[in-house]
Amino acid sequence: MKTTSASKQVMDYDKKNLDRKTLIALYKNMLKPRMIEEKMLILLRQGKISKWFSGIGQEAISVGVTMALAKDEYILPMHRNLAVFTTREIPLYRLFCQWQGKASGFTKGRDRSFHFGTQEFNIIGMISHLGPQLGVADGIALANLLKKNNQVTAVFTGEGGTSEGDFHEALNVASVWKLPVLFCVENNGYGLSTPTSQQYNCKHIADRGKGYGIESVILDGNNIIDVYTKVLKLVESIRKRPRPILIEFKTFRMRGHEEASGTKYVPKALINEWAKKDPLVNFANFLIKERILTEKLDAEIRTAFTDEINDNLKKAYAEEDIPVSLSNELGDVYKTHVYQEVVSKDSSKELRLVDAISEGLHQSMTRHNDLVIMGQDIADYGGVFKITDGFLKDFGRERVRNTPICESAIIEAAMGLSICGIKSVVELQFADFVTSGFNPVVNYLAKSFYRWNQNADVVLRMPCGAGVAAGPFHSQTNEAWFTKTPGLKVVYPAFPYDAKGLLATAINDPNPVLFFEHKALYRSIRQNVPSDYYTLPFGKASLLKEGDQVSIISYGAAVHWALDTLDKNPDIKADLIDLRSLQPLDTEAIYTSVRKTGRAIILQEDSMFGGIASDISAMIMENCFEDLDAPVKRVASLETPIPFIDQLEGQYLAKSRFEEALKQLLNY
Ligand SMILES: Cc1ncc(C[n+]2csc(CCOP(=O)(O)OP(=O)(O)O)c2C)c(N)n1
Ligand SMILES: [Mg+2]
Repeated sequence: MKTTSASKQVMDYDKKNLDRKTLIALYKNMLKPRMIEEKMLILLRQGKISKWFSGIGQEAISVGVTMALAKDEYILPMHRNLAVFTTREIPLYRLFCQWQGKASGFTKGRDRSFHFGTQEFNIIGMISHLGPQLGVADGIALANLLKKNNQVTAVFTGEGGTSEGDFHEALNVASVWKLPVLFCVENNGYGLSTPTSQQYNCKHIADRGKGYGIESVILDGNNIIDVYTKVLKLVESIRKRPRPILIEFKTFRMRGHEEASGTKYVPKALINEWAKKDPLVNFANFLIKERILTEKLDAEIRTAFTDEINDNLKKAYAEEDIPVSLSNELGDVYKTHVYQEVVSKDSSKELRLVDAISEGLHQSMTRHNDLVIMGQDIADYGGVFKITDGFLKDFGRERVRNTPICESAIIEAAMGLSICGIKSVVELQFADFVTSGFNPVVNYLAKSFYRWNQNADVVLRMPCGAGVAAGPFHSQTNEAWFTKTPGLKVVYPAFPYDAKGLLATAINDPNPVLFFEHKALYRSIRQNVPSDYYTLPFGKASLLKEGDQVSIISYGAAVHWALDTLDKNPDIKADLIDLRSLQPLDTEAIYTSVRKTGRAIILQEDSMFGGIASDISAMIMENCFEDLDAPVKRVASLETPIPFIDQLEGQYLAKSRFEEALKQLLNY
């Protein structure tokens, strides 16, 4: 495509006081990604690359926004924002290696296209689910606010992505917390094949700003001078007075959603009309008319870009393929963390589980002086279980943050804080409500380190469990949703001493940890707990009772059911293993015990199918088969939702069936 002759200039430009250097930079920054794309389209036709999401026609937005920001300010781009990456001057061979899954890319061949971030260039890439990065931008902006560095964060979404709940949550949180975020909506007319008329029912997406209490503007996304100068003004204003601003860029998607899907459903007239507004062609013609660009200079720039693209492509193709290595793959699921043992030196006092967690959290807040905790009603009110009672007074409102009811955005914000090196603890009001933030947990927090080496230094506190007559939505113990997701750690203490030490370790660990706290144990279980700070290791079960007849394996409240049963039946000589952490799991403790006793029974509070007991049972079968004197037994709760009233809940819970199952196993 010959840019300057393709069409005449139909757009108006007011070059204001922009100097020649800036105008040429704007042009070059739009031209380079256009030329890369044109090359990619050829390679695509030759079958040399797999997928391509085109940003042709939308370059002015990426270029204008990126140039308006300082290089150390974060940008969170989408799949059509190649120009963000090129304007940030990422060496092209690294981009090409990324698309070919080579080592000099950004994901070691583990993720494709633009699904990566790079701290080196202050770019945080998308995940496929589109919306979550809006909340991550909130977290980065919160970090900037806490660091008082006056930086602005820009995050992109298409108009399709604005229909996701993440958009609503992220704008709402940003507004309530006055976060310095530039929300950039690229309204390009389509979300895959869906036209805007089927996507939303308001005139302009910018109109929504009012509903969130956010300033908003509409910009012509094809006019590079408009985009650059107006965004620059907004950015300067946000730096002075931190707050979110919503920008709707009107533009058009000139090619298919991705190259294979075509544009049959797009009216030809619409494409033709927007083709006249091509941001690059119009600007080139304007620059030529203004004698800022000459045909000769243009040709020189193009030759240089062609050479740069070809040289870098050659370099990328020449790079050897990534070798397949099991240890590399398994070794990159979690960030390496060397556990630091801290032994208590202080005397103990009797604490309830709830007090031990509160004390532990408080001591970690003191130890990590930038640790932020976030949750609903946790500040003035002290949390619904009063774990953070008094924290506001001790640590202040910046670090003890009441949140709107926005689980997704808050978990995403925790990810953003981690990107900026700040640890956080998120209190889910009830573990059941993690479903409203499920996507960022299992797709963002869990996978980021493996995908592009970015850890999620986040602890999610999960008040869970039944036995409190709270019905289907306040009683679940949903650990199995997370133990099956690589990248997450899952801890589930049954005693105050363990809870305090394991919470300290969870906060020290740079990986995402789900910390389960059983509500029925909060105020019913007491134990002597050291008064000062100490840690306990993950992946170490505790052997609560020793015996040679059977191994009872359990965790959480069910440990106490097993203890009750053994108290009632002193003649049963059992090993009772309290797992304490489920991921990592202390398989050695399990196998050692089962090899000794020859019988294993696993007791879990969760319903049977797909729970931890099933996996542990299979592992025992695979590893201890020859030592078994009886089939492994699982005891779990009923395959129903959790009922409300006492007698139904009593029937539901595994507790009522454990004693009989244990005796049956011993009699086998
Ligand atoms: C949660 C989720 N649902 C659906 C998709 C499939 N999908 C990927 S991109 C896309 C369209 C996005 O449209 P828009 O936000 O307008 O961005 P554009 O592609 O137009 O730049 C869809 C439906 C997805 N990736 N994630
Ligand atoms: Mg769109």
